[in-house]
Amino acid sequence: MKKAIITGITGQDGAYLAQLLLEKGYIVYGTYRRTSSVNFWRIQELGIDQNPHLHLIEYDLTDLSASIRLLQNSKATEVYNLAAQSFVAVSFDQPVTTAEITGLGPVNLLEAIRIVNPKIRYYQASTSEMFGKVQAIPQIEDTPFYPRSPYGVAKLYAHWMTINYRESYGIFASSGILFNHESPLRGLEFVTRKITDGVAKIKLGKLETLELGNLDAKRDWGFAKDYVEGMWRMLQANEPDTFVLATNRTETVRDFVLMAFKGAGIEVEFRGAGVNETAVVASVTQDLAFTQDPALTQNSALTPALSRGERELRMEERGHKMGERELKVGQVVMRVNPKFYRPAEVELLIGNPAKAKAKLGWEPKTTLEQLCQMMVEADMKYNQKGISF
Ligand code: GDR
Repeated sequence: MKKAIITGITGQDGAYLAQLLLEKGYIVYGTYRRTSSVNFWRIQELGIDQNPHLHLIEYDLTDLSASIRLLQNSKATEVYNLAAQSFVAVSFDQPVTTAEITGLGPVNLLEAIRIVNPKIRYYQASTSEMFGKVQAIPQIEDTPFYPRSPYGVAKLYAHWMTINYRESYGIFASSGILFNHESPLRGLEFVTRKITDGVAKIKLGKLETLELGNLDAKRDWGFAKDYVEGMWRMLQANEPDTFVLATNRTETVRDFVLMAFKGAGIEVEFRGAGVNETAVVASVTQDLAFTQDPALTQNSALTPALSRGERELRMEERGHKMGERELKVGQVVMRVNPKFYRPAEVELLIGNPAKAKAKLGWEPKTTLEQLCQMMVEADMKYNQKGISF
């Protein structure tokens, strides 16, 4: 059986990649960093936390000797380095920690590979943030870099070190330049999940107004589960290389807000500009679509239709405080809060994954509309159950 190490098993990509490798018959060593409240909710959500082939190991990427022992003890032949301080906004407040974990951390793993077994294959999670203030549109593997945050700078260092170990020591070290990739397992601090969670809370009457930063930022958003497949393909290729994984479509944060509200049956329109921009309810088109009681769901083929009065009564009995009964046309559901602005912003990202398609046979399978809808529905479920990850 093949053995792989995934650093950052508690993160979104770590969970999806572990699921994929387990399905492929791997033994997976998933590493996590010691904190007072380690949270394994993602691998639990995917139902793989009890899998006998998944071994969870406490490990710190900033420790060289721990990296050496990890490789020696596991005898893994593939290492996927997904661990990082990965929140761009935090990197402005914690530039040194970000450099140590996100920049230098990967060098410990590369050194450990060089010392323990140079035949081990290495995947480095690089990022579109390295393009930053973009020098070409769309961005490809050869586009010059111009990072705009301590996170982007740290990732760029690790990217070049990966290439350097490939060229200096012949290590099979590949770098995946992944554009933003999202899912219901995304952390709540990232903008897409913050939006879909906020929309769900507004729909359910648990939140009045969502507060965001720069609505004009444009991102190339794909589905994380599609992207981990690309990581795996990179390490199965004949040669180590650098690949862009992206969708070649870009939309603004504002577009995503519109799409997410629409996914919950709420049409919004934007008013004002800059820090005064808001989104207000224009109409509520799809009421009751997300209640868990099928009898409350309109157009359900399986259940007899209820009259509006019956539905409202049923909702009251269930103690639901449904958003659409609270939401009024003209109500402000999103506003800008400048505290979410960044000292330097990446305004536009759009990646062309043609090389990954040609050499790895990889392409994204999920549209942004499908992704957004999937996230809104998952957040409706989480919030109805009263859990917030
Ligand atoms: P990003 O993701 O910085 O692109 O990095 P994020 O979702 O945090 O921001 C995307 C864009 O949205 C704007 N924005 C806001 N962002 C957050 N988080 N919260 C807000 O309220 C908000 N309002 C507007 C941001 O300014 C930005 O322009 C992600 C991370 O996962 C990285 O680790 C990864 O490398 C890249 O994607 C690819």
